[in-house]
Amino acid sequence: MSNVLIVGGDGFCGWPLSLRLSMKGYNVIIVDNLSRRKIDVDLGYTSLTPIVSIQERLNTWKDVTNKTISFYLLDVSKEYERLVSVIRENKINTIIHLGEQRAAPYSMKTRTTSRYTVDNNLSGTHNILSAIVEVDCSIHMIHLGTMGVYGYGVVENSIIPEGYVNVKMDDGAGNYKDTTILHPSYPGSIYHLTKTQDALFFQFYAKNWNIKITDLHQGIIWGMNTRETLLDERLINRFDYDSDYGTVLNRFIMQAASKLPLTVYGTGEQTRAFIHIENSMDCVELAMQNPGKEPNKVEIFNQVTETHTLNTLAELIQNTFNDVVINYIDNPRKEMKSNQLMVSNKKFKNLGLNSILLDEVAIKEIYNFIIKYNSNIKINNIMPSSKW
Ligand code: NAD
Ligand code: USQ
Repeated sequence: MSNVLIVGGDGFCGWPLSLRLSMKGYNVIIVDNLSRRKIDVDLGYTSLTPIVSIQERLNTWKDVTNKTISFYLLDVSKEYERLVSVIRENKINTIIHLGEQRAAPYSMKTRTTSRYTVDNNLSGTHNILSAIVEVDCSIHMIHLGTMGVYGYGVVENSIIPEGYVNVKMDDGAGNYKDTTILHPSYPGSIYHLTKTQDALFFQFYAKNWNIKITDLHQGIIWGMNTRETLLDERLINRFDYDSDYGTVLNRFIMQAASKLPLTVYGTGEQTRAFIHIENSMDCVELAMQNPGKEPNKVEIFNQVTETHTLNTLAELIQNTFNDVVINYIDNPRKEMKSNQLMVSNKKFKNLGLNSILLDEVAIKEIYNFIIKYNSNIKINNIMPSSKW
């Protein structure tokens, strides 16, 4: 049996992923320092859905499926020796790294949250890589990265390739040589900056120690439930709707369900990439089964299924329900007013990914689910509270 360590396994992506892989027969070991729950307490936020403690989650999973998931309360950015022991003792074959501070607005909130995001994300990633070198260089590391490293399409009318770009380099004598380089980085927040720096760690560790590393440049996830989280209410996934951690489409659906205006920032002509949460799980599993074949090279996939402008999303929701009002508010973020985004996702398509695309039926399903929890909404947490 394959032993999989999921760093950040209590989070929005990590919890359903842990259940999916456990259901499929992998031996799942979660490492999480529960910092995400602590940030909620610090900021007065809560998940819209009532999430139970990690211990109750794991006990419920055992009751419902008779499968065991192990858990270690461990901070990968600070507890290096313990991390090494967990990897060694559990004979880990694959590490899936989702254990980072992942909200752009939170990373831009204060000097303290910026510094925390850098310290946490970069030390955590580097400690995991270092632990692999110390324990076993054949461990496959999969990292959940972001589309934001590319800057959402800086060259007009061009398709964002999967990680690497073909360029011509001048030899100084007017001759041009073809070569391939890592796509340049254009981060839009301190959070996104940490992801671009993770990418350099990966290049360096792949080159020097030939570690198998897969970096998944993922778009914005929409949805909340997966087949496994629906098995019992105590397995429910978190649903963030606040202005720091709530992502745009989930927020719009929550706002429609609560009869609140949709908060479109700026012109609404920003284009972003999206993926349904079930497809996100599918992609990680495909990545596990298909490590890169080229030695010393980081494998990079674009983990997206479609792109939309925010206006298109808001209008789709307006067309799906009655009485939805769109509220255009001054953009609290520094980002392009309008952008075109064309992204290649051929690699997952070629591996058989069956895309779940956004439509009225899917939106209604999420809407009907979250409407049960509307009384949990704290109205004060909806308007943007981080500005840059
Ligand atoms: P999340 O905040 O819900 O989960 C992250 C988990 O990691 C939390 O449970 C947190 O407690 C844990 N964690 C953070 N720092 C840690 C540390 N130092 N040691 C141990 N555990 C730590 O975030 P998420 O939405 O599940 O995102 C997971 C990954 O996927 C992130 O790296 C994020 O950048 C990436 N991603 C998410 C989305 C999205 O829409 N949610 C989109 C693209 C990429
Ligand atoms: N936006 C609105 N209204 C809102 C919230 C957001 O118009 O109420 C806009 C933002 O200005 C932005 C876009 O929607 O243009 C996306 O914002 P977001 O908060 O949904 O997503 P983002 O900050 O980019 O971050 C999220 C995850 C992050 C992940 C990233 C993938 O929090 O972890 O890396 O999506 S991507 O955007 O493809 O880089």
